[in-house]
Amino acid sequence: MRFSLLSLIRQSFAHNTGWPEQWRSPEPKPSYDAIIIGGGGHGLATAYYMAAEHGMRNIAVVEKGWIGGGNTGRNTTIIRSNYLWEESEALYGHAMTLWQDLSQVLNYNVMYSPRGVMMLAHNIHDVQVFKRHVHANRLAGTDNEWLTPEQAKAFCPILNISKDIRYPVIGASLQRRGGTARHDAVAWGYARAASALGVDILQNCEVTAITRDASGAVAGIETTRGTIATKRIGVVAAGNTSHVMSMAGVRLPLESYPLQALVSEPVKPVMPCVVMSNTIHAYMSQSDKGELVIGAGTDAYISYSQTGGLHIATHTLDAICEMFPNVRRLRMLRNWGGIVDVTPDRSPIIGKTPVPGLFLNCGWGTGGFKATPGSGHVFAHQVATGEPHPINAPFSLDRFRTGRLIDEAAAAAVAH
Ligand code: FAD
Ligand code: PYC
Repeated sequence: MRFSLLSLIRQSFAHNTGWPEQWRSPEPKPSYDAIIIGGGGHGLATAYYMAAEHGMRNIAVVEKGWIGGGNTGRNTTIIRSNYLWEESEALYGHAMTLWQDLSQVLNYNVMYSPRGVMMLAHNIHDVQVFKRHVHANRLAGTDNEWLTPEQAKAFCPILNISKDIRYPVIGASLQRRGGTARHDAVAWGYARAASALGVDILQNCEVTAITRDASGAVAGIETTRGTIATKRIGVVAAGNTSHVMSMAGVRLPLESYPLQALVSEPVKPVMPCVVMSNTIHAYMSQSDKGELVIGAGTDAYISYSQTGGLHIATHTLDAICEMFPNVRRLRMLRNWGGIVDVTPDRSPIIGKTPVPGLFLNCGWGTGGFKATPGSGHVFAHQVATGEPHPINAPFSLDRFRTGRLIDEAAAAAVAH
């Protein structure tokens, strides 16, 4: 059923009793033409574009928990494309383009809201780094501009720009096209659209082994719901990537850390945009429910626990209360963590692996939500054709051997 004004009116007269299930929950088939491991936004988007643009229908997304229960449903939904290098601009810019009409394409409201993302500079180093980004972005045709503290306050009136505080604001960069989207809706929208095209979404189905044939190529997977044969696998497992890839004997240059966020009690609209402070490891926006969504930096040690150290959240709140004094009067409702997979150059890995038939999309670290549509779109091309899309070609695993790194440590935001 398509969502439309007419279907809403019909359902309201039927007391909402006629809505069908949003995606099918089939039993696993014995074999598929391709399998995507990981039912987060990236995995679901990949399957959707494989079906929609490459005509592949006999495919499955295999998810150990529930779709969107990983980092997709745990992130703070910031969307921006103000990265430094041209390769990144192509990748994140591609995603930015796809966000514009994603709700219409999927017929599902992902609540994309380009409300502007402002990054605060607190010292001379920040000013130099952000100005470099502003210039590089503008040369590449990406919107990004430099603001004085007064202009920053005009854009976000609750920002404290007094000079005598611990973290004074001495300027800011602003990407007006940046913003937010509803993370669960992104997973659900892609799942619904993929399922309608025939993609099987297998939840509560943990992959426990990747099997290979005599030539070394992938032959299938073992799961908690049985054995499934396939000659093509795309691994999109975010914080669990190292673990899943070790099933095929592949070691990766990845480290997994907890990254956490928290939300306040809901209040009337007070925050019209997203504000980030990378130096302090703190950022804030307001959800449509009214909660202030606050994010912290990563824990300083490797861990697979989906929570974070209390001292990290406390440090973040110290800084948030100084930058936005009205937050002092709010109660925090809950906090949570996700496991982020971080590469040495803070750019993702999207491409082939040494194992024939095994493809990889990982290493998005603290910043992959914004890239979901673009990542899925280019990875679908990679898995469906076996060859990289021109946009993901520079993001190969091989770059850690050749040395052609894409260093985005300064653009990767809060965590590094
Ligand atoms: P996931 O959504 O984690 O999906 C991977 C899936 O693989 C999971 O559902 C998992 O259960 C499944 N899986 C793992 N192992 C197996 C297995 N053996 N078998 C089957 N399934 C398996 N990015 C931004 O751009 N902006 C932000 O504001 C932002 N904020 C963040 C805040 C926090 C607190 C966190 C944790 C992350 C944030 N990120 C942000 C990063 C972003 O969330 C991730 O980069 C992105 O969601 C990754 O999407 P994914 O689909 O690859 O991963
Ligand atoms: O990549 O913009 C980002 C981000 C914000 C918070 C976590 N990641």
